[in-house]
Amino acid sequence: MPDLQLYSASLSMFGMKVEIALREKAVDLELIQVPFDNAIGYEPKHPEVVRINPKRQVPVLIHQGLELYDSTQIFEYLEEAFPEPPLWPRTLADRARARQMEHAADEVFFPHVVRLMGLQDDLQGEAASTARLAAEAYYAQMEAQLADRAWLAGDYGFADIAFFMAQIFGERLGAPLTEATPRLIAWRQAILQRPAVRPVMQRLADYLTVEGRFVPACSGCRRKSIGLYIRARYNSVMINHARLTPEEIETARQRRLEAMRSQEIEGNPLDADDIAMFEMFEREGWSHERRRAYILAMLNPVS
Ligand SMILES: N[C@@H](CCC(=O)N[C@@H](CS)C(=O)NCC(=O)O)C(=O)O
Repeated sequence: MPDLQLYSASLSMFGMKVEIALREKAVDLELIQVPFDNAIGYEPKHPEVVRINPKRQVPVLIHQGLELYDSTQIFEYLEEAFPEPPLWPRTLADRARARQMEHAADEVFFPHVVRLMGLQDDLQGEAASTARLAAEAYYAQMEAQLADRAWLAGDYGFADIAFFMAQIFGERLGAPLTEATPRLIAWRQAILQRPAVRPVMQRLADYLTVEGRFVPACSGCRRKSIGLYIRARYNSVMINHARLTPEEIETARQRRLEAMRSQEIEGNPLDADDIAMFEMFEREGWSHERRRAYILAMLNPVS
């Protein structure tokens, strides 16, 4: 049993930051995913998260009795507790720059994404355009950083991990990378290939796929998730929180978990029809609701 617990959540970019760092450092961890649902958010909060973090947020880390919260603070601890491989640069000035960039990814860039989060029904509107332009201006700055180097601050490290995760959420919520920043696209591709990053991205892709949502940046991940999506549709009721009782929601959640577990065991059987269907959704830009309705009708033609 690992002596390190990480409390995170399916859609917590801050939790995923920490998980990637732990995996980079090859630390054995117990991952506890707190309840999260698009319709009801993080309620009810996990009691350990409430007890440890006065802000009642994930990520929370427990290591040998030490209890910590906040991804950036956790990074600091991880570097000292598990020095190899180092994820902060070696020289003082580079370290300071990297810390600044790590902080900026969370506190300067990510707020634009948070704004987009609240504007998903009006991504063409003025407020969303303003947020997207601000994100793009930030992308241009990061592109300039990469003019003469492969990573944002010296060797690959916390600064890259933080901005990678924040950008993935930008990508999914309306501020995608474009041809204007080719170095940033290559940088992201290199991070996506890392063994520490792949399982985290695959889990995110699985979650989003089951929800019928867009999987950002990682087309390979999405393809792997399709079998999971189909199986989850066979096994679970469509969750519509407006109509279902709490018991029905819980039953559906359990079925979905079972579907996810069986997926883990059996791999991702895809057939050509599944792939064609998803490619059509993507090509034609179908909405989340329309995808759901289509799959429901296909699986239960009489209901
Ligand atoms: N600065 C914090 C931010 C943590 C955060 O915003 N966590 C979100 C999930 S990504 C959360 O738990 N939200 C629930 C809430 O605020 O009630 C960090 O770096 O860890």
